[in-house]
Amino acid sequence: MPDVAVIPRPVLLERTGEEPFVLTAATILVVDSAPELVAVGVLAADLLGRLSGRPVEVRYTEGGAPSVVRLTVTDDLPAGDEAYRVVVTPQRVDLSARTPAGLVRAVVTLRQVISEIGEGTLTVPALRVEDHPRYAWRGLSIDVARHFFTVSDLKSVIGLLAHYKLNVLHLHLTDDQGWRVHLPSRPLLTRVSAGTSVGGGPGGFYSPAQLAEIIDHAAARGVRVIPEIDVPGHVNAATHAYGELTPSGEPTDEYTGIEVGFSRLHDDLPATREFLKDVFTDLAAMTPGEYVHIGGDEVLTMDHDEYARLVGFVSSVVRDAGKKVVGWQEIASTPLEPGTVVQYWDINADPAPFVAAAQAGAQVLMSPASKAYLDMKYDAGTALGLEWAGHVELRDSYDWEPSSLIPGVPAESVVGVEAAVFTETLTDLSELTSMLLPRLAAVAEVAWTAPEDRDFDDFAARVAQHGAFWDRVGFSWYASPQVTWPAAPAGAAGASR
Ligand code: TNX
Repeated sequence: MPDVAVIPRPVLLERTGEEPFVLTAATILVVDSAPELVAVGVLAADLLGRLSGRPVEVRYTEGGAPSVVRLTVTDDLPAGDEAYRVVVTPQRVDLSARTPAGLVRAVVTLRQVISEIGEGTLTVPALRVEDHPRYAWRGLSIDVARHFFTVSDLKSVIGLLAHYKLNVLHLHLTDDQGWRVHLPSRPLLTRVSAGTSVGGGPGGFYSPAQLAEIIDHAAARGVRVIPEIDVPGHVNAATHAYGELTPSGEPTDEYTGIEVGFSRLHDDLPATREFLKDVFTDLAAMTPGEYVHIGGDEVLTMDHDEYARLVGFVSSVVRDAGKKVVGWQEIASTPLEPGTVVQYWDINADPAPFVAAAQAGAQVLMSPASKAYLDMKYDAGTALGLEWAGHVELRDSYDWEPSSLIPGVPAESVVGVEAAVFTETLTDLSELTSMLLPRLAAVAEVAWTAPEDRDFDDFAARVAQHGAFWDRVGFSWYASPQVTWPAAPAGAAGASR
């Protein structure tokens, strides 16, 4: 069993054989006084303080202190925002990176190698880590429309993303069952269509200030938020709020079931483009990041020309607002502007249009449902989740290679990997994390670690040690039989597995 169990597996991790670093009451955290660095320093000091049970002071100079955790920005590292180094000696811990986001990755690696020996005594084995990610886009897409998740829930999820060095939180903000973000230009969306979810209420939505709070919380942890408004299908929450979007002019009924594909916009109604312009202009204005996701999936009742016109129109609105477009796999069959990202998901669809789009220069994001859809049941005995893409055990979510999964897709078109969790059957944070863990750790390693460094047995031995962390934080998780989990200490909440 490895005694350091870093996930995702770093490019290089070597034990130096020296004595461990011991965090004592004298340990201080030192960081240069630039505001973005101080923010990471405070995050790190807070983490160490919570683990040790006593506050860790943040200073701008070492001043001869005997025990130091030092955060440094340096160019002396491989290219890329997220490259980092961790060096632990008996006297000090040095975390260095090119950027604050890289420092967050270093802090997380430190967090994963700390062990607690007795009450409040923390030790860190002497080691050296040199690391950088394989893919620049490593995400989780979460459906807050089928069931609503609060700002606090999302902060927990963001913490989990950061812990596995994932850097994108994709929010699926709208669907047939509910509209989850308040847009100033279209107040009825949340006034009329936010109070429902699958199976009834209570629903919920984020105010612009709450969305900003989520975005800021994520940014501080090196995670960017990509908001999705799903059009031109999956729009019953919109047509329920604005009757002008339907041919009869009457609003549709609310919908709380789990069928897909029935709702749609209509390009021949004058209200439609006005609506799309308002909605995507507002959303782009609330998004500091580069990308806005336009959905585009499963529009089963629209002919292809109309679909392509609407996708083209929405894409132009997003681009006019200064953002780049991401869309689900189906948009591959429409003319795409350079820079568009197409997200692969549907393992049952003909991949030809997707392959053609990638060959024609689209960037692709890999979320194959049979590997990366963490709302699929683990096995036939899993109480929650769906089965349309089969069962996804831990090994299924680990053993796959994004660059060769779909023959014909040029390896260099792959920008990254996103796990996804749709929430038709998941009603709260505990149910959500029971589906994410341990599989999110597996997908994170697929996204971060080079294929030649990946091995399921090695991963399984490391992930076995992460259960203690999930328990400590209070996350429910699934004890996959593919892992030999350490025996739970007497009195541990085995039921949470
Ligand atoms: C497919 S993913 C969908 C969603 C469902 C999901 C359930 C995608 C683009 N469309 O509408 O919630 O399957 O796994």
